Amino acid sequence: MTKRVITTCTRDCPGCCGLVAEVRGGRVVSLTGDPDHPVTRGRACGKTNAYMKRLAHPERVLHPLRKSNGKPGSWLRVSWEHALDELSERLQTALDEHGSESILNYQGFGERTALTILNARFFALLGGVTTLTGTLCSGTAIAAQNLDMGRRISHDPLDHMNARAIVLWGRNPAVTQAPMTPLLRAARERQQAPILLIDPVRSETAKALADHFIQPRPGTDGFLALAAARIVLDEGLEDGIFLANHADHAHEYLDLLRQQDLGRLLAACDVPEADAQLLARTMARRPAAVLLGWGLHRHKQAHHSVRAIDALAALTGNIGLPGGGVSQGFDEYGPYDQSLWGEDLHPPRRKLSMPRIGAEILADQQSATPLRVAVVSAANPVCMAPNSGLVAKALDSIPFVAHLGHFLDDTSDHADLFLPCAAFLEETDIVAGYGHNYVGPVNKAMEAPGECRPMFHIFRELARRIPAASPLDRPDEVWLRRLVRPLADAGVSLESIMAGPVRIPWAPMAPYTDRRFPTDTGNFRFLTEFGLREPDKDGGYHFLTTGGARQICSERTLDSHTPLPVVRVHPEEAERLGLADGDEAVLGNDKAELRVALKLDAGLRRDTLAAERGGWLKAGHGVNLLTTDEESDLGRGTPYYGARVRLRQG
Ligand SMILES: Nc1nc2c(c(=O)[nH]1)N[C@H]1C(S)=C(S)[C@@H](COP(=O)(O)OP(=O)(O)OC[C@H]3O[C@@H](n4cnc5c(=O)[nH]c(N)nc54)[C@H](O)[C@@H]3O)O[C@H]1N2
Ligand SMILES: Nc1nc2c(c(=O)[nH]1)N[C@H]1C(S)=C(S)[C@@H](COP(=O)(O)OP(=O)(O)OC[C@H]3O[C@@H](n4cnc5c(=O)[nH]c(N)nc54)[C@H](O)[C@@H]3O)O[C@H]1N2
Ligand SMILES: [Mo]
Repeated sequence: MTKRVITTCTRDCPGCCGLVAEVRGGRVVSLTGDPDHPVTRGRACGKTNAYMKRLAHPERVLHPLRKSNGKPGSWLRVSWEHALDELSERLQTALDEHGSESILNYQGFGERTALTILNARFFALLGGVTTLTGTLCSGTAIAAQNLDMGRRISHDPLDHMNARAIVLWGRNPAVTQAPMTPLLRAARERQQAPILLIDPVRSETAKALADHFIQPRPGTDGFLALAAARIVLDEGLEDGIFLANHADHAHEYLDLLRQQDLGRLLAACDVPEADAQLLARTMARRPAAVLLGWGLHRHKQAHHSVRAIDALAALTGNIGLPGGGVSQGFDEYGPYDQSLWGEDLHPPRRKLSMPRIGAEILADQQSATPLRVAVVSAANPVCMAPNSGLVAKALDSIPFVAHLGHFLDDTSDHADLFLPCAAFLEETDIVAGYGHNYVGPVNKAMEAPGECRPMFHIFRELARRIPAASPLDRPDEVWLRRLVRPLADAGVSLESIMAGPVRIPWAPMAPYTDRRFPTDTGNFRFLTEFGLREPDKDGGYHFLTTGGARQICSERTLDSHTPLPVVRVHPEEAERLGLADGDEAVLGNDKAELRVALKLDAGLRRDTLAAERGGWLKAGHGVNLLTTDEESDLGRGTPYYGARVRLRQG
């Protein structure tokens, strides 16, 4: 007998695809897109089937492990009793002897379901521990858009059907958000809406979707947005009504544009005038929908670019217009009761900057309250945070590190205890995504293999052992009901979510349509200064480490790595360096050197190299050995793509 289970992908991905698992004999035999999901409509990406293989992969850890001999990589199987007793004792001792800030909760992005809010609540019940601030993902764009519009609110993906032009700005949905591709194709057909892609790399999306392609220098999008805005002004394409009635600082912004030298702007982003003209005229085909990706904001000064893009959209009357807007993402935790994070259960506590996590931990170790215990969940910071070398050193400085995950990755190598977790087909939960407005069920389709346990059950077990945390020890359903209270108040029951995806009732299809913005004055706020600096032309290659098609970030296995990380380079640059396709070479900067295999790719700019993010250090990959641990100027994001590198024979 075959059972059909409706579930939702919980991978760290804007897709958040509705899925159907077919279960036979207690095993999932197929996993396909749910045709009834209104946004993802039966699509699921290549990662979906790869994920099933991953769950059954022989490298998956099925039992708790304790580091033996203090040596990385040498593990001893222990019972759950033993593991939970030891971790709870370590936590209790740290609390008693050093206070709650001597504990670090490093909660990553690998699983962001409703119940994961309770990881944080567990630590809040301990009195509030050291936690994180800033982000490895999307902080810069959110902060920039909050400045312009009061609060970042994106257009519903289905609203893009109203667009007469679509601009994909630093986004690669053909790889990173599979269900978006058919949706955008449909939008293009519906209104003959051209799709314009802006990316320093001729990505998969260029081939799959784009009618036009503009290839700026990395980190210079703000110059391009200003150049297009200047052309809008010169050609009289601006929306005078929006400028006059719904915007603050419109005069200053227009003055700023008039002061710009178009030639200088174009030189700074290295884009031909015809391309900037095309962008200006595309934006003037109202409504034009801009979809910002995550790529363009992984630069130190990216907020200037995001603000200049918002301003270009506002100048052309696209803000607050169905089918228009500048959309990036949604808040995956937004639909739930925010009080359950537990922030009000304790006084404010120490927070460490995620983009600078290595340096921040090491600095703490010199403070009056050094870290004694760290719990790292659903994250692989040694591989994915910048400046990997320092992150590894920092974890080693903490006397006891517990890692909750699926595989022994780079972070596990620096842990003392590994607790094997269930994955989304093996547990019950609900999930909202950062790519659309639906909240979906995570229904259990099969038992977790071996002794793997849902992350929340691990925290419940710890709560049974630590008196302060005991209020956490309630059944899943009790917590799920509390978590979805805002949805229930709006008429969406937990039962209806568990039956299939439900739209978040209060999410607008198009935001700000009344032209009222949640800013101080109720108006859109134009930027009045533009501080973006041109990247140093002699600083070495720009190095873009973007999402690969086969997996999300570092969700790999040791055996899935190519012998060397593959780095893509423009053929003429390779020739200049005396290198050919497939050659081994050395990629390096002042931080580290990495042996790489070259792949020639004429779709790159000559000043830019590209590689996939997420390869493990212990497999000889580890691009974050070369990135810098600093915060972006606004929004505490991580400027991974500010890394500059040299390439040589070797
Ligand atoms: N298959 C797969 N899917 C994923 C992921 C994955 O690793 N693999 N990762 C997931 C995660 S964590 C996220 S946050 C999302 C990200 O989703 P996306 O933003 O779509 O993907 P990225 O690969 O991070 O970057 C998008 C593009 O930005 C470009 N870019 C880099 N610098 C600049 C710049 O200065 N200007 C402009 N205009 N473009 C620039 C890159 O060349 C890249 O093509 O995808 C999620 N989905
Ligand atoms: N060089 C470079 N580095 C980058 C980026 C870049 O563009 N370039 N992008 C950044 C971005 S956008 C992001 S979001 C971060 C991601 O940074 P992280 O969140 O630290 O990294 P992931 O590789 O997504 O690791 C997620 C981990 O969670 C585990 N996991 C998955 N599902 C579950 C689950 O259900 N339960 C538990 N307990 N564990 C689970 C996975 O096996 C994996 O080990 O990386 C950033 N790092
Ligand atoms: Mo991300």
